[in-house]
Amino acid sequence: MDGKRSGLFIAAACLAALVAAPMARADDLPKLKEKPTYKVGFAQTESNNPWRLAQTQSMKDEAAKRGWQLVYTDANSSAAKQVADVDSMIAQHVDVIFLSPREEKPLIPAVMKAKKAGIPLFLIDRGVDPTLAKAGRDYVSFIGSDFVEEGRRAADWLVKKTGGTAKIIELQGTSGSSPANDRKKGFMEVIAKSPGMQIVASQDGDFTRDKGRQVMETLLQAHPEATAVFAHNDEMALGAITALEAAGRHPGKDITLVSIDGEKDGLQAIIDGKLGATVECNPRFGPGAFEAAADYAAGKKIEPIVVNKDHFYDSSNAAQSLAGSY
Ligand code: GYE
Repeated sequence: MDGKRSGLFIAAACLAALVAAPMARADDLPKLKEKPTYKVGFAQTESNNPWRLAQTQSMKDEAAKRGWQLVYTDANSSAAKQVADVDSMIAQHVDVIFLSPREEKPLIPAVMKAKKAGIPLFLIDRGVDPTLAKAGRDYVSFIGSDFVEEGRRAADWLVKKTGGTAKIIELQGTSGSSPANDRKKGFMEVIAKSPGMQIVASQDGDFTRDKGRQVMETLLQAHPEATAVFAHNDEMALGAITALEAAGRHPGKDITLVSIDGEKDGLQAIIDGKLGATVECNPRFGPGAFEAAADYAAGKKIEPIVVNKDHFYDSSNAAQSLAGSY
C-alpha cells in the first residue's frame, strides 16, 4: 500500500471503530429505587492512619444513624484486594457502593464491574483515572477534596514563609493514587513561578508515618542542604519530624514543614512549633455520601463532581481546632 492509500485505510478503520463503539450516556448509569432502607458497601483502602479511621467511623456512624446496613471491607493497602472486595459486594447484591480507590488505574475494573452489575457507585475521597472512567457516565459521582488545590495551597504558604527560597524534600503519597498525583501537580504549578523554590528530592512515603520517617532519613543523608519539607499528608510529616530530630535538626527552626490533612497529631505539631501549616482534607464523608445516595434514589440531579470545602491550619488557629480533630 502506498502512503496515501494506507492513510485512507487507517482513517476508514478509525471511523468504523467509532461507529461500532457503544455510546456511553448518563442515562446508562444504574438506577437506585427508593426504599425505606438500603444495604450499602464501603470499600476502604486501608486502616493504617488516623485519617482512614476517621473516614471509616464517619461512614459507620451515618449508616447507624439512618438505619442502613453497611457492608464494610478493608483492602489492607492492596489494590487487588480492593477489586476483590468490590466483587464480593456485587455478589452480595448491595444497593450502592462507596469506593475509596487506593490507586487511579487498578480500580477501574471495579468501577466498570459495578456499572455492569447495575449497582450505582460513588467514589469518595480518591479518584480513578478520568481518561478510563468518567463521573456521571461510568459511576455516579466523585465526592472529595480538590487535591490539586491542596497542593497549590501548601506551596503558596511555603513560598510566603520562606520568602521564595527553599531546597525542598517532597514526601509523596502512595504512588498511583489520585491525591499523590494531584497534590504534586498543584504544588509544582505554584513553585514553578518562584525560581528560588527547588525540589532537591522526592520519594513515595505511602502516606504512612513510618515510611515517611524512613524515606526522610535516607533523603536527608543525601540532601543535608534541605531547608523545607512538603509532605503529602500529616502522618509522613510527623515521621519526617522524627527523622529530622534524630539527625540533630530543629523542625520549625532550621527547616520548614508543610503538609495536608489536619489530623490531631498534625495540629499538635503545629502548636509545638514543629509543623508550619497543614491544608485541611476532611475525612468525614458519611453525611454527604449517604445523602448523595438518598438524593440519587429520589431522582435528584447529582453533580458528577462534588468538591468538599476545606480549612487551613497554622499557628493562628491550630489550638482552637484541636478539640474537634481526629
Ligand atoms: O490525605 C491520607 C490518606 O485519600 C485524601 O489518604 C486521602 C489521603 C489522605 O491516607 O492521609
